[in-house]
Amino acid sequence: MTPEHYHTPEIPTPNFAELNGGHPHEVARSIINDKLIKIADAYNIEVSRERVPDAYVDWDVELAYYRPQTIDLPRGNTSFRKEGDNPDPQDPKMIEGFISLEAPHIYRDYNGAPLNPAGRTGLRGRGILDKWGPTPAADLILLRNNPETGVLETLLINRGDTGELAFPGGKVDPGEDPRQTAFREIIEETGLTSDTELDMSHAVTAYEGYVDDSRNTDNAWMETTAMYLYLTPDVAAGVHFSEEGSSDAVAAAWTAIDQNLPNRMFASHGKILDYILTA
Ligand code: RP5
Repeated sequence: MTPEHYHTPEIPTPNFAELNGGHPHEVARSIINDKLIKIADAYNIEVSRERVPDAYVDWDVELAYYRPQTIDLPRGNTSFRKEGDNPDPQDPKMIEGFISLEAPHIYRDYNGAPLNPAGRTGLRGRGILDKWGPTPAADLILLRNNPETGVLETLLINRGDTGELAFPGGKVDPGEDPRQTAFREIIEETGLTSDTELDMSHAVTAYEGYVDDSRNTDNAWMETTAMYLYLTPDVAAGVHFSEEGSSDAVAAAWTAIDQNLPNRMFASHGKILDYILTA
């Protein structure tokens, strides 16, 4: 595969504050992930987020009566455990340090729990995330022009947990490079094959940082490295996948990018797509 098969320009990589236009995270304050509700329900726990007004999201702004519910049900310690789940110890003080794409330093609360760099979420503990602090993930944004209509499209999945449209992606396994993760995940979730070998070295990092994810809590949150790759018509014509999706996906499809698409996407994926299109 030669570089002329791809036309994916380099773009600067913003962090979350820049991606979100300086607005505080919204999803992580207002939505509770369906899977989190389901797992908590299996333990007879009803989950609710304490309301955090915009002006009080920042940890530096004092919020005298902030008493959010604590949910600490790392999936790997529950009956919903999946292969590869490897929960951190229950005591966050056991974790020496946190490596975040979003913030150079992660502060801790009086119990040693890491503090979400995007601010308060109205929920304490890890929720259903296995790790205290950042959980690194990677996403792959494949783009093509529809061969018949010429409309710009992206390969999206429907997530099994929330049903929302999302880029194929997933958590980085130990020892894995985000580029490897993104490629592994798109294959796992869509069954992707390509007549010409897809060269991931041409994928361009478009975003690195915090994800406004419905699983996030004050002490555990998702971060991602999102890479995009534009496929020229000859390469795109040789790409095949299963429309039923697989693994964490229940469907996969080339999806036309129109004005409404970003608003229908999971977590920060719509914001990332908007950014790529306007960068
Ligand atoms: C999002 O969660 C990331 O952007 C990535 O798409 C996804 C990873 O979580 P799983 O798909 O592994 O649940 O925050």
